[in-house]
Amino acid sequence: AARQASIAVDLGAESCRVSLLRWPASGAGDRPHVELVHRFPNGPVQAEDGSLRWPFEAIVSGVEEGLRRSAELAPEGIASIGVDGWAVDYVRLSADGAPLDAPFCYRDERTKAAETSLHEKISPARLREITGLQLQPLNTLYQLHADRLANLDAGTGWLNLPEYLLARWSGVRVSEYTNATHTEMVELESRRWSQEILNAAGIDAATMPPIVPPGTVLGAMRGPLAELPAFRDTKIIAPACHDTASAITGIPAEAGRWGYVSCGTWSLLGVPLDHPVNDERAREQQFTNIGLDGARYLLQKNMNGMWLVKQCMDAWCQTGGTWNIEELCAAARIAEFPDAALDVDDPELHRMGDMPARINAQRKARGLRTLDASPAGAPAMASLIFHSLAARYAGIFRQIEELSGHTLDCIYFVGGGSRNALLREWTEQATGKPICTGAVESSSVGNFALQLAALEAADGRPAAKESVARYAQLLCATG
Ligand code: LRH
Repeated sequence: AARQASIAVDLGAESCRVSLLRWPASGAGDRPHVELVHRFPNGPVQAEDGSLRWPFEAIVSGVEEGLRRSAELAPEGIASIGVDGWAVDYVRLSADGAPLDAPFCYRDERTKAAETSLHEKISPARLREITGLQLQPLNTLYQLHADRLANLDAGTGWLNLPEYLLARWSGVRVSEYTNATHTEMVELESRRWSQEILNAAGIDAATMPPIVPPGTVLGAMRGPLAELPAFRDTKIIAPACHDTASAITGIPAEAGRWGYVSCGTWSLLGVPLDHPVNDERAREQQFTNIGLDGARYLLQKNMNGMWLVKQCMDAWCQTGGTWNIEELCAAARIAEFPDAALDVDDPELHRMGDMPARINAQRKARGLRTLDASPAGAPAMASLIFHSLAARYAGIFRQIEELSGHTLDCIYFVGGGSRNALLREWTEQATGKPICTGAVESSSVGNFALQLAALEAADGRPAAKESVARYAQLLCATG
């Protein structure tokens, strides 16, 4: 009989995906086949009270629809399910574990006041020293503090979104280590929740889920879905619940020094290392050290990504434009070379809506001429965005080489944005480094690799690093 299948759920800010991995019947080789079984759009929505939230019920029901479809496609049964997703956002839970309301989106403006308030209680310098993190107002810490300021904290706990789904199906509440690091509440060296930070933010330690390493088997699947025959022996596994950590785990690289751009809504640029880099320069330049499997760290910079393009395309669409991404890139390629790069991480450009107007506002403030914000001006606007991203990537990789002390041989592109040949080419020109491509669905590759290695590991011990790498290579080789 064929080895049982596995399911990887990958929650993205623009779309959520459920993928099924199946093994051929014995004797037919040992290469698994991965199929994208269900994909549905996602995005923040303005709630009635004006706040920005995630369509929680649509996410949960979409994912569970993907699980049901997978069960039908895999009569051999499902051995395991893992979930990864964008970091920082979370579900607040009632005492009996039910979700209290739709999670806030990290782009909601409530974090501004929370950041100011929290930094009065604990200094940014101290937060940085403890966590080794790029201090971003979107981090879970500021959001939990905002809950407190708004009296929304019922003291009954919270879980990041991927871990919420894992708890929904296993009954076990955890915070997976790679995802926990992005909360800005984990001590860099000890890998535990920082009591000092919790005290400053007024967060009760009893509400903090226990931290587990990536590749931890949480338990058997329970609840209504477990009644389907395919889910009879299914294990619920925490992979690297942070999608970026999962995407880097999914890179099929051989030995050598390589950097990466995990390119989606955000651009995450970095290098995997065995130790964190939290010296003065790393602090000044706001580099982050977030967790990776195998007790490693990602020395990384989080910056704007395809969000800029997607938001412009939405705006052009609303004013009668019909650009799709392929046509837009083809037109941008032959459009004028920009007079000056955009400051892509201007906080205004992380906000939702009116992106061409926001870009023009920045240019105006800098004494530059404004561009045509209508659909007719899209090629020049796109040329500006892609050139600016590439130029900033190049600057960041120079800093990464200095900070890590390693010269990078090549740069891996993974994630949805890695499909964009224009961006890859302009990055190659700007950095002077060869560009390699990993999987578009690299987060799902890493998710599967950690599950398979965890199933292989004895006595519920976390997945072995070598076994994870071997599975990532196998999966990328089969495409
Ligand atoms: C990418 C990502 C990124 C975080 C952001 C909130 O999806 O997880 O690593 O910085 O979302």
